[in-house]
Amino acid sequence: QSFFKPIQQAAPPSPTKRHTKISVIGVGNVGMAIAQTILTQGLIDELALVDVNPDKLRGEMLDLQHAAAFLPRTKILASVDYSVTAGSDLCIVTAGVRQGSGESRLNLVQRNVKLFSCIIPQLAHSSPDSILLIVTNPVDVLTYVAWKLSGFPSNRVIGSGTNLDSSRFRFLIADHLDVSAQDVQAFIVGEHGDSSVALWSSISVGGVPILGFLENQQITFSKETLENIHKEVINSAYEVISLKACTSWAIGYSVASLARTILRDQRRIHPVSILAKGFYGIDGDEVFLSLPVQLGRSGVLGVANVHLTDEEAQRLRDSAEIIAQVQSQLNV
Ligand code: 6V0
Repeated sequence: QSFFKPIQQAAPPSPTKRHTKISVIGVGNVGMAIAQTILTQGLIDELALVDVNPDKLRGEMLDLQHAAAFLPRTKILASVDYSVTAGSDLCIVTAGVRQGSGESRLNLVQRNVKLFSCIIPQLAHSSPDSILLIVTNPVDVLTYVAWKLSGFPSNRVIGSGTNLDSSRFRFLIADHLDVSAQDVQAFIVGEHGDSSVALWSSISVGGVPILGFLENQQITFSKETLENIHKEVINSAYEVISLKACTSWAIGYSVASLARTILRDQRRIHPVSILAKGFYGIDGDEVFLSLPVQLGRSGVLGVANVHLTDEEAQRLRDSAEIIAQVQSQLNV
C-alpha cells in the first residue's frame, strides 16, 4: 500500500540517475566525522557503516538516522557483516588502532596490517568495482597494503595522505597573511607524517607566487620561518591528540571533500597517497605517498607536474625511502 495515490501516466524514474553508495568502515571519531560531513553534502543515496563493536555501531546509526529531518534524504545502514557494503561506489576505511599520545604513526603499522587482512578482502568481494579510500594510519603504508590485499588496479586505491596536512598548511599560511585559506594554493607531499615535504617554491595566494611576492615587497623572511610553519603542520596532529585524544573534524571535511571530487567527477587536484613509482623521480620500490593528483569518478586520473626545486625533489625521494623501509619489514 503506497502512501501516495499514484497519478496517471507518471514519468518513470530518470534512467540516468545512478544510485550512489559510500561505505565507512570503523565508526570511531574519524569514521563518524567523515560520515556526518558526507551526509550534509547530499552526495549519496545510501551510507553503510561497519564496525566490530555492534552496540556502538547501532548507536551511531540511530543517532545519524534521527537527523533525517534536517538532512538530504539518505538511507543509512549498519552491520558487523560486510554484505551491508555490497555495491558501494566508494569504501572509506578508518578502522584501526588509535595513535597514542606521542606515538609515531609508523609504530602502528603491524597492528593495523593484521586488521586490514580481515577487512580489505571482504570489501573487495562485496564491491569489486569500488574505489578504496584509506584513512587509517600509517596511511601510506596501509594504502599499499590495501592495494596488495584487494587486487584492485592502483588507480582505484587511494590514501587520504597529505590532503589534511595541506589543509593545515593552507590554514597557517592564510592566518599569517590574513587571507582566506581557500585562496592559498599550497601542497604538502610525501609521507603523511614526519617526513612530509612542504612545496614552498610553488605556493601562491590568489595566483601570486608567494616567495617572489615576499622578496619583491622586501619582506624579510628566513628559511627558518618557513621551516617553523612546516614543523607546526607536522606537530598539529600530535598537539590535537594530546589535547582531545583524537583528531576528527578536519579529517572529516578533508575526506568528504575527496569523496565529492570522486563521486561527482570533479577532476580537482588533491594531494593524496597513490602508487608513486614513476613520478617525480621515484623509481625504486612500489611505495604509496602523496603527490598532487587529479581525481575523478574512476579514481586517480593523473599526477600534476608541479615544479620542484632540487631540494624539494630530494626530500620527496627521502620520504619515499623512509616508507619503503617500513614496507620492507611487513608481512602482507
Ligand atoms: P577510534 O575512535 O579508536 O575508532 C576506530 C574504530 O575502528 C573503532 O570504532 C573500532 O571499534 C573500529 N575497529 C577496530 N577494529 C576493527 C575491525 N577489524 N573492523 C571494523 N572496525 C574495527 O579511532 P579514530 O577514529 O580516532 O582513528 C581511526 C584511524 O584514523 C586511526 O588509525 C587514526 O590514526 C587515523 N587517522 C588518520 C588521519 C589521516 O589524515 N589519514 C587523520 C586522523 C586519524
